[in-house]
Amino acid sequence: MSIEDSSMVFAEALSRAHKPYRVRVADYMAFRRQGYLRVKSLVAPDEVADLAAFTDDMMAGRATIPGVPAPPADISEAERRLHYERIHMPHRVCELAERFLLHPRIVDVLEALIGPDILALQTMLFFKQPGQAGQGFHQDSYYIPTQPDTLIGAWLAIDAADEDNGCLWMTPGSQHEPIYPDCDGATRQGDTILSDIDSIQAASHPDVAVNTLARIALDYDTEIKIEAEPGDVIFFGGHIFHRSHQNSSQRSRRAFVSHYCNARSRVPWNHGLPYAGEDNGGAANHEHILARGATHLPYAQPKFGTPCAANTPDIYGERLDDHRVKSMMGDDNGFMVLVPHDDVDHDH
Ligand SMILES: O=C(O)CCC(=O)C(=O)O
Repeated sequence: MSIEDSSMVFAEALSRAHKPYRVRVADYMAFRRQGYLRVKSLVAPDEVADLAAFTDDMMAGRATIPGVPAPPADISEAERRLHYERIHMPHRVCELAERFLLHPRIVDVLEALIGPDILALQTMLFFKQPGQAGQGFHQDSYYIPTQPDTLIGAWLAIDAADEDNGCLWMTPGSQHEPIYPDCDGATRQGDTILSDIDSIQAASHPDVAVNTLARIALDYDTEIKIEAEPGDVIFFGGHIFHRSHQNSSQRSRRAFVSHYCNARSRVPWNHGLPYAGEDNGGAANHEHILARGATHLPYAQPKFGTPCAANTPDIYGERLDDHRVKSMMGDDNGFMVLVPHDDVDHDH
């Protein structure tokens, strides 16, 4: 990439509302080697505070998410705090959730790890109050298929997360595993056409005696606990084995989790909801939001107008003024940058 191109990308990134996050090549390599990457302080404290306040209001019965039953009025405060466990797809009905799904600094990292073109697929709000359950070993691509498989999760800590209150645990190396089909039939996904692959049972079940993916996962030498402070984001690919334990502390462990893929992957998934073209082998890309870059495939607009590539292409869309194929590559300063392919210095 020429110095002019590089400085143009940087200057234009600076014009975004948020201070852009520049991913180091070393971080990209760590993500590929370990299967995950924790980025410290990616989201600003005042923004995380908005999310914490909103979930506090929900637990107190002062705020709701459309379509999600609120705690009954006649229960105690302690019972109210345990009313919610996990809310799926809040970004489709809640502006705040859409804002975090499309958070530019989260998307800056995604762009470098699996981009440059990013489709935003899914959100989950985890409450995980004292005593609430964890999620046993699983692989996210079992639940959300993308073709080719470019799925990635971004786990944003709302509260500090540690071993006692149920932080994430990752099994490095397992990002190279196939997706094990589950004979519970929760989805039809999994690498079922690999004839030698065994089905597993009860992925996500916290009990390792029930969840047989644990037999494969526990064969690995290491499982790493990923502690996080509010505002830290843990990125992890769709194949890596990961889990979390019950919150056995007296502290809250809330997290906002989003999933994305490269916007040039087909996505035959709409959170179990029907979508146009499904019966004819079509995909649901038109239901998901283009967060960054460009794509030849359909995409949706954000319902609440959060700025992203779908509605603000000048800033978040095609970022070099031409239509050449582009990839993220390392520059001379060790940062991941967008590079057009016919730059002979970078092609091989
Ligand atoms: O936050 C948790 O406890 C589990 C999250 C998780 O495993 C996931 O989002 O895939």
